[in-house]
Amino acid sequence: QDTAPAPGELLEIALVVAREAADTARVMRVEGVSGVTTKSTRTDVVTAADRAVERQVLAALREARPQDTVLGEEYGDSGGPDRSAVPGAVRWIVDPIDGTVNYLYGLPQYAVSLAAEVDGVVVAGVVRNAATGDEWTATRGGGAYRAGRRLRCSTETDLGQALVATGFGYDSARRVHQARVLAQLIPQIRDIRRFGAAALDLCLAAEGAVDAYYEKGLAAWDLAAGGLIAAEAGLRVAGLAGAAAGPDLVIAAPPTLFEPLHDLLAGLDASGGP
Ligand code: 2AM
Ligand code: CA
Ligand code: CA
Ligand code: CA
Repeated sequence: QDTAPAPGELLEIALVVAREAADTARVMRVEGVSGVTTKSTRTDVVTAADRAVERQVLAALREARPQDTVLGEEYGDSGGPDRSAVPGAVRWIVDPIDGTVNYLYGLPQYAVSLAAEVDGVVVAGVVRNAATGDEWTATRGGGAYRAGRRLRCSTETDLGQALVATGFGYDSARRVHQARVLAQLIPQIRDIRRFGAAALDLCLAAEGAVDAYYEKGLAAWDLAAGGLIAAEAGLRVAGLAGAAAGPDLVIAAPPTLFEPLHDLLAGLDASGGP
């Protein structure tokens, strides 16, 4: 790789690929959900559409940028050996359907999430709600957008007035811990929202439709695109005690709410448990 491609160039590719992928997911839903099997637990489902959409994304990226590698939820690493040490190397991160349970039930809150990393840093991302066509994008340093409008996060300053999105894992021991944290949190905030698709939760926070978001147990494909979109809309996206956002905990909160929410979640051991 000679030079790293510009974020805008990668976003253009991501947009084309994510739109085609979202169309496939939507059309397959209309035709009826098929090929349903379970993964980690009996409520952790995957469908033929999750697999078909990811295969389509892999093929489209191979065509557009054959030298790049890809990490996806359903097929893991593709595109050859790890090139993370090669300067300017691009890795794509895809969640073909974020919100598979919603997809299964026909709830219009499921999305294709596609991000591009250069030298291990996410520089471009798109999240497209496949049911509604709503689309959020961002480039690193270039802002976050929906339908051509620049996004700004909430300016709420009072945690007691904050509407906070979160989610729960598929593992029942983890869910018990998450429910305990939530029971302690609810009296301290306005209310919670649980929509069932992490990437879309981050986009809702980016546009101020919720004030903040937190969750334990996110994978790279849940966070990559939505995390950039949230950060570019002004949210602070991080973990506990100065750690980067990751599987232990993701907190996405406006600068005005980050500290109080962080301290509350730290006190409740939100990153602990199974
Ligand atoms: P998925 O639909 O791609 O599997 C973070 O909460 C992410 O984990 C969600 O966006 C969803 O991604 C998945 N997830 C984990 N547990 C879930 C649950 N109990 N119900 C719905 N989605 C869940
Ligand atoms: Ca899944
Ligand atoms: Ca997901
Ligand atoms: Ca998924």
